[in-house]
Amino acid sequence: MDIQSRLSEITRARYGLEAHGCDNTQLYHALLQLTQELCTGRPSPQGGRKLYYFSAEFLLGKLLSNNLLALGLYDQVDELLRQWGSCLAAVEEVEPEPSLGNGGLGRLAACFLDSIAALGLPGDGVGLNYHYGLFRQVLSHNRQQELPNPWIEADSWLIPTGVSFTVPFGSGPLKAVLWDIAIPGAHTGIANRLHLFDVEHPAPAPEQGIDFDKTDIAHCLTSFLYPDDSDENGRLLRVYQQYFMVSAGAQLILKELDERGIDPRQLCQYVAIQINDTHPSMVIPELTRLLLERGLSMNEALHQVAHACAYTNHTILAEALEKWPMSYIRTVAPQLEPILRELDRRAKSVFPDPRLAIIDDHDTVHMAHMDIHYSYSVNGVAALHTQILCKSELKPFADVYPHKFNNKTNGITLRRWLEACNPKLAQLLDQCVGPEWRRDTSRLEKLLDFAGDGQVLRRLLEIKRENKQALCRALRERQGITLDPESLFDIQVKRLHEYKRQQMNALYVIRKYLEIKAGHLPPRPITVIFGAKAAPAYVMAKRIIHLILCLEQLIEADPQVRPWLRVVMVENYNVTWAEQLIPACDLSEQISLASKEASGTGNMKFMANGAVTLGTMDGANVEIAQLVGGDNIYTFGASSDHVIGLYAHNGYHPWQYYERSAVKPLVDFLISPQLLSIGSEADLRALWEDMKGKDYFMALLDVEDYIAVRDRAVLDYGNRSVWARKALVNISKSGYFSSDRTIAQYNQDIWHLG
Ligand code: 26Q
Repeated sequence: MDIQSRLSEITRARYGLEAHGCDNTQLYHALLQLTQELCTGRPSPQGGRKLYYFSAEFLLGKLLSNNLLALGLYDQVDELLRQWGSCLAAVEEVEPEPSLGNGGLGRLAACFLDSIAALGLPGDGVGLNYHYGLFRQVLSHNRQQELPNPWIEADSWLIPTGVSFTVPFGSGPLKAVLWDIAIPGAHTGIANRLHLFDVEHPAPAPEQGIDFDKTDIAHCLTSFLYPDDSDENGRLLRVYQQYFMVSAGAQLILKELDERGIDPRQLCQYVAIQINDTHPSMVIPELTRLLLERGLSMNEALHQVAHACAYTNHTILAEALEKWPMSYIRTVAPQLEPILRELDRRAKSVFPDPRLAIIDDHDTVHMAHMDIHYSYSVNGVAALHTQILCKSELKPFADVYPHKFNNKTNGITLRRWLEACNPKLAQLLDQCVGPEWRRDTSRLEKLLDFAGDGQVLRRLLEIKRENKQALCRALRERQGITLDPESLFDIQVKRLHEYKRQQMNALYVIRKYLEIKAGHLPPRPITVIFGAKAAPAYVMAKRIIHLILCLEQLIEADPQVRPWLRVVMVENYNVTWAEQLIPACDLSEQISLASKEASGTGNMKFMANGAVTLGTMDGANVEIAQLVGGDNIYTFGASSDHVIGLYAHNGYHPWQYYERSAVKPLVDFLISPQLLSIGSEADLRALWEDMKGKDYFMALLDVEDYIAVRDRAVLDYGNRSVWARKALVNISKSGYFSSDRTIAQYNQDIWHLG
């Protein structure tokens, strides 16, 4: 049946209306149903392995246009809607964004599911169905407020499966109900699945803010993603969430194995389990436990588990490496304690070195250590990151298990992050290199042949201007802000964290502000755009948001500065915002302290959309720099080796940098009368004290170099054709960062699926 008649059948049945008589909300729900009908499931592989990608986060973004693109129906549906006076973009406005992730790690998981399906590989996601997601950010009185972000409607992408499992908590059994989201593979006609577990009777949203009863596990377990873990109950709830996810997930694996007629004694020949950071690590003892229940010996069970599981590390920040007191595990899942002790005993009997212990002297369980002992692959997410893991952070492990360690540089799906969000650029690429780049992204390199083609370069600039205009319209509608699309758009969007150094970006803004006040105008107007959520309990991060918002207010009210410098913070930065911001960016801020950003993936998205990177030699920036060459990226700052050395010898003293004549006025501006008349003295003073006395992530170490290099970029931007050429080189080299490449490597080196 053709799309148009099926759509009208659906709208007649749902609303008693022809499709052309429906409003956008009705059309959205009808298209949702139609899309669901067209997603054909993949049969279980018989002979080979199937992947289960376990992750506490899947930051999917809106699904309608993505799924229609995958089904090859986007143009046809858009055309139909236009005949009826609407369009897909307008219909998609109605869709709520599923808010099932914090940032990079969750978005990576979503890109991976997209690529696994596109490559036709058998692989499903396993996670949790958080009802109120992360939080929705509201900016008011120059501060972040958090509200629940309910995204599940009566009609949503969630498909009820009728499947459930019992999770045996210490406090009693709890039913885990399985919902699925279809993940159609681009041009394959077949969909994989994202499996999301939920409690049977979820609690309603809290009435005010995001506070809720963290002891009411039975109803609140799936309320929020990583609720505030600054208090005891919050941390325990996190362990409850993790065990719920992995116990139900492990039971699902065994059920599917059974349906495939496979003996659990052969599990590792038929199952691959990817552990996305340590959040799902308890799948190791839980699957072991379930195999023991099925009659395997401990030796047999551990062999199967350790040859099925592979672990990805996403961070070297000590505070993000999960360790749980055994007492927590005893409360949540007491049946795991003897297994964890046995895992630890066996590891210690081979490797007595206490640095390799799973359980330390304080009876604390180190999740990453367990992962490394009991999986067959350990990977970092960018070349530099993997090197740091092997040479310093996890060196004792890499020394004894050199064969397990490998690198898989992250990637992004260019279907969402170029085709869908930047259709004009995609079309230009079709004209220049042919449409095959969509399937084989290495073809983008052919764009280099056009590096001297004035017409192509002009078109690139024109597309950028149109995307900037579209962003200006969105910002006017949503936040009432009017920007100048002719100014340089400098964008830093990512979670707020001190190591990502939004505060250093703010120091540059202060520097420009002071220069303009002193009569030194920049070569052209600059618009600095931020987007960032701070963890609700992360006080310093919230202070940095406060600083940025105070600067925004100060500059907005200053007619002398405003024509030359603007600061804007988008409210509630999420995937949908990213899809508008990234195609409109001129200069991409990737300024983490070297060694701290494992990879970054925003950097790849900006590059593919023709932004030039201003970055440190950190994470995947290093690989971007290698690919595009020194003329097409702006790098600055201390090297990761230097930074690691400073930490090792306590060699960094921010006051020595603070005293420098170019730095002091910038830092002192935090407590200037101008800012104190706008913001909170307590918060701004605390930031000021921290920056000159602690500055744990060394903003003052790099700030002078940063300012100099950023000024050079602003100057270079004035030569439009030279800048366009830099953009072109960046786009042409971005094919390497396709998650199709990343997933092909995971499959080749780790998973061996199908
Ligand atoms: C840990 C303990 C307690 C509470 C929360 C957490 C927690 C939650 C989320 C720890 C880490 C995360 C998320 C980490 C993350 O997003 N990491 C990013 O992963 C990306 C994909 O590999 C990389 O590109 C980024 O560099 C990395 O920061």
